[in-house]
Amino acid sequence: LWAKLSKKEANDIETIQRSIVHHVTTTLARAAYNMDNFSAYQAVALSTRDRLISRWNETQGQLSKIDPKRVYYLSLEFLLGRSMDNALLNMGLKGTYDKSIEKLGFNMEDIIESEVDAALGNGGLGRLAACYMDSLATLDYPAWGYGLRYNYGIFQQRIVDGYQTEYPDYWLNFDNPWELARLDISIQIGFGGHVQTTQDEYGVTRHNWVPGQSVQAIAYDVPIPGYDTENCNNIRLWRSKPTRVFDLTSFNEGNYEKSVEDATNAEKITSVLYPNDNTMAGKELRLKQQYFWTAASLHDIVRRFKKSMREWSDFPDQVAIQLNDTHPTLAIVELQRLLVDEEMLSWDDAWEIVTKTFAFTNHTVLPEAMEKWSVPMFEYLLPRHLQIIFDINLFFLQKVEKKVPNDRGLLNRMSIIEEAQPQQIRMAHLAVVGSHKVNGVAALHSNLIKTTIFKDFVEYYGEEKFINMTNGVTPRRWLHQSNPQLSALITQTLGNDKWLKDLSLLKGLAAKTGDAAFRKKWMTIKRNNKVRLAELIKERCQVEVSPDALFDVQVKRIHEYKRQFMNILSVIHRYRTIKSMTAAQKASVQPRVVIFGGKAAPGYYIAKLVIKLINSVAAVVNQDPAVGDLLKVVFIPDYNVSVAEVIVPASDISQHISTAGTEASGTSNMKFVLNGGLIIGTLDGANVEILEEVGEDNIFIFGCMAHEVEDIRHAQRYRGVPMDPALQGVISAIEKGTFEDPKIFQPLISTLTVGKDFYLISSDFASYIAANQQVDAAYKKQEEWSKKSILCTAHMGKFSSDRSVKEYADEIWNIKPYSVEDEG
Ligand code: 26M
Repeated sequence: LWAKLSKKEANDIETIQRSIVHHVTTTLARAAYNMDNFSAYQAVALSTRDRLISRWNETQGQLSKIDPKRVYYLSLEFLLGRSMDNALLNMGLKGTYDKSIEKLGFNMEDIIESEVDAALGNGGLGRLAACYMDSLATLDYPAWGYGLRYNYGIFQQRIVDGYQTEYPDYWLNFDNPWELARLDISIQIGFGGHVQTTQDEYGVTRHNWVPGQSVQAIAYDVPIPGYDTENCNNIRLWRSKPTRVFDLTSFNEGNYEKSVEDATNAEKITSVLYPNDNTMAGKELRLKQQYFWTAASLHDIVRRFKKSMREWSDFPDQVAIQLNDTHPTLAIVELQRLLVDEEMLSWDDAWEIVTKTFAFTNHTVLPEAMEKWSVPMFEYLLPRHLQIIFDINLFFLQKVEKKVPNDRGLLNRMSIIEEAQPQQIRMAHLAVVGSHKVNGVAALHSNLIKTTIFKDFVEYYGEEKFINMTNGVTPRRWLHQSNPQLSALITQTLGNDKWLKDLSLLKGLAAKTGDAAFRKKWMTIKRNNKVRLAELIKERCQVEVSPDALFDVQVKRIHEYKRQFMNILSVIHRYRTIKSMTAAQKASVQPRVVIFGGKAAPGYYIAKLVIKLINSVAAVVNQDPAVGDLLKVVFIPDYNVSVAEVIVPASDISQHISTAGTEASGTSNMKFVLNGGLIIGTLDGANVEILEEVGEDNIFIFGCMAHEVEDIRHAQRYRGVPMDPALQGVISAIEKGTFEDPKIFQPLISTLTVGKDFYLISSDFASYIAANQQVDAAYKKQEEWSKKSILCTAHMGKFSSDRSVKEYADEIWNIKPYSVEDEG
């Protein structure tokens, strides 16, 4: 019946109202008069879901017939956030739903707040995957994501006595309307056991892996609708379940307890997202997750390929697989195993297919983030895969030796196996060797990896294999959805909404900086967004802040390299400066609200102390009558995607202040500038390219450059840390007990004083303070500031994830858009 309804009929207000009421009375089994906000949300979500499913079916049905080359984006993280608002906007149904809901006596904005975030990611890497899925769907590329369906997403953060405490994020508590359980799609995944070696009839050695245990992978599909297209792509998330065979064996042996234990162990695999960001955990369960996921995904991809009855050599013409960091690198080994052991291809034929299929994105140069797996643990879980890795390494090193004879040091450095006690598998080396393209995520970062971690590989393979793909963000979620007033103003000003699919059109706004009436509208919207954020701050932090103050934001994972510590130290400096002023001097101070947010990995002691320091400083500053509204400090707890959607549009200035060369790209920098927020930052990651686009008048740059970092560290090691005088004053204030018991913060202060200051806070401090003073001065000239703000948005065209995804499609995946026929 659905297919037979014309689109117009299916999407008029009355039909939608009826579908909402239908879901309340049948799916939710409630009386229509007995509807609260939450059941209204559920019913609207189910009605939206119906429309999503019909697009999903149409798209995937047509795709099976055309059978074009597809790209598969393998990511352990998809940080999607909420879905309802996004789905309605992308499908062009928001207006109709708004009205339908209103007529039923509800308000869309309230209903939206009932949805929990899908927080299946830690930070930048997971959110990037979500933005890329939006762009792939919008640009009509045939693309699927593959990931894990964690029962628990990233932990919820609460602040108790100023400290972070973690709570489980059981996001599936009330059914998830945004997934389709595919209980019929179930794949057996093996672990452990041993390898049988036999000779076949031609005397060729055959390897057959006999796993000791197995678990089932069940598919859950998450529809991803494109904006302004009928196309609807898919993210397939795997859930682990015990296999029936296994239950029965233990049960029949009369060991009921063991069968339950096996079942629990099987379900554990997809239980929880590891909450680390840019650090390697090295846990066995994490390796199990990685193999479970890559094996299930590859099995699915190969099954789809086999349906088309093509030759194996056509595989790379039908399939491109992108590895989001090293987390899915086992897919390389698994495909080689399937082709050699199960499909009986020769090693060399198989390896050619494998390397033409995979490409690898690197997201970090931090040594502590580099994935390594201990050989003994790996052998116990995946004995056949270990043999294959050793063979890949052997053949690879033989070729290196042939090209560069007699260089043991080189072989040692390039080897996939690190000769430590015990031996370690270097996943980044395996990913480079098994892929045809390797990319960094911003120009500076891509150059950096070519001269540091992958230097030897660039010399061996040549420059062409190592490319840059500067990150991007989706303007649908990060402007149209999160900042509806600004989106409407832009559409009105440019005459249409084409900019939402071609972000370079924003440059048309540049001509409007001279129009005082336009500037006023622009700044009024910013103020409205600040009022909304002030309400959120009141609710979550019980602090009142003035929307007329400068809103200064740093929201991102808490990490030493991101230097939230430097930010709060500069806030203390600001506090001390204000305290030393006369009333007359205070009159000229630019009032500022300093806003922090972000989670620390639960085991990251120093990062957690930074949160405590921020809260201790906030407690003192916010109640100091000598300061009043000149300075407020807040830490917004439980920063996540839906909170970001409130914060990003409300920022005047945001902080992207990592030590140069440490932040691969950053993506929130792009979101803030897109929303007319200026940024203060170092010459790091994508900040460099943002500077190129907006020009030096519209960004505040400070600090040393990436190529200077090594020399500064070297000098510090030999001459000690020369402490900046302003910083010295700040440290003394902490040590005197201005903010709680100073003993608490001693380990934090030690990172600056005992030997190293690895992230160069002291050497960048003076220029950071100076840059912040420039911000104050610039903000006071409101007319000039409004022009800067407009120019920022106008020059952000490059940073749409549509641009990024198109570059990947053209330069790595070799895939083309296809068009879904609208049969509505
Ligand atoms: C590793 C091992 C065990 C458990 C977790 C991890 C892990 C998880 C996430 C390691 C790294 C993770 O993410 C790294 C990340 O988010 N990197 C960021 O990627 C963004 C998108 O490219 C960049 O913009 C950021 O600069 C970069 O820090």
